[in-house]
Amino acid sequence: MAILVAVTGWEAGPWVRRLKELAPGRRVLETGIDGVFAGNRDDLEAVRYVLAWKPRPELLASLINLQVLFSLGAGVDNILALPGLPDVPLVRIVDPDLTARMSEYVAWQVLHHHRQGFAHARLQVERRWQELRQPAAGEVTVGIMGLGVLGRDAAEALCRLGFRVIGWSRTEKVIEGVASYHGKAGLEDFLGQTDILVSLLPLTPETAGLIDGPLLAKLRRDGPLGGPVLINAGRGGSQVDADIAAALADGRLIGASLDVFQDEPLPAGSPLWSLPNLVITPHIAAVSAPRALARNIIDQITAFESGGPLQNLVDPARGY
Ligand code: NDP
Ligand code: OXD
Repeated sequence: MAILVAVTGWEAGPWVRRLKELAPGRRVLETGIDGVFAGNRDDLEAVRYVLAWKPRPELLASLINLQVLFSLGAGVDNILALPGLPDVPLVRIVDPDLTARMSEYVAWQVLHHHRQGFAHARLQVERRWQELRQPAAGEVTVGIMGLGVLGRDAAEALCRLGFRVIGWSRTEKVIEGVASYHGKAGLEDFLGQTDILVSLLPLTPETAGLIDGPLLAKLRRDGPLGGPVLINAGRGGSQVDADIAAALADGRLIGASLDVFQDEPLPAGSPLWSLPNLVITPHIAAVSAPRALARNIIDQITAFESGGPLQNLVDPARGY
């Protein structure tokens, strides 16, 4: 019975070392960074569990004894989109380490825009000592799209920092201190109050291309920051990069932070790179850290083998 780490674009080594540390008796196999597995047919037959990030579809299809597929990300769009996906349970990452990293990123970017990070950096370059008018956090409304594991924690962190926080999700939510809106019917009211829009949505057919010019036009325009701000750390497929670039260039957005893009890595020729009011990070808002997450997965495998239920199962019909 073997575990296979099947990743493209990531090093499998740190996962393999951590898995072996935690479960020394288990056989752990790995792909190269190109996702290719160099093992033989017996190896493929031995695989019961796969830990996957952008796995190759033909590899998954060849694992005839696969029992559980573990996504190494919280988002599973890269797996659900694969042709011929094996009909086994798909478990996604839900872990305090990942959640804390995301809330840290969201707080960092919200504070950057709220505390006028770009303006202060410009003043510093110009060697000018100038006090800018600074609204209080409580005057600013942060609207979070996606009130799941990550959105809820980020909302609570921002409430603690004093922001007015509202949220939007598919189904109704009750979170203390966070007015929440849901479904298509609730979107316009939500956007109309939002000064800083944060997306922590998964990529599904419903969220694809959602953050476009018409949506950005519905954000509150007369807020204390002088215009709306966008922060997307969910998935790039939920946004229209060109519409965001246009809105940043003509002032419909006064600033943005993007961790995710329609095409990743963001092509060197993208006009987004040269926008002065945009923070670009390379999909690192909440990285999957082997040290913390491998334990989560080993614990799940152990529980599963003792007949226990798997946690954090993905509903393929819902898409997240
Ligand atoms: P969850 O599944 O816990 O939450 C998803 C949230 O999105 C839920 O509140 C859900 O609503 C809402 N949602 C889904 N579809 C819609 C829709 N059509 N309309 C309105 N709301 C919708 O996911 P997580 O919070 O764990 O993660 C969110 C995403 O963050 C991941 O899918 C991934 O794409 C991204 N991510 C990015 C990382 C990065 O480094 N940039 C790192 C980790 C994750 P409801 O609650 O009603 O079901
Ligand atoms: C994730 C990610 O989904 O890192 O966890 O994007």
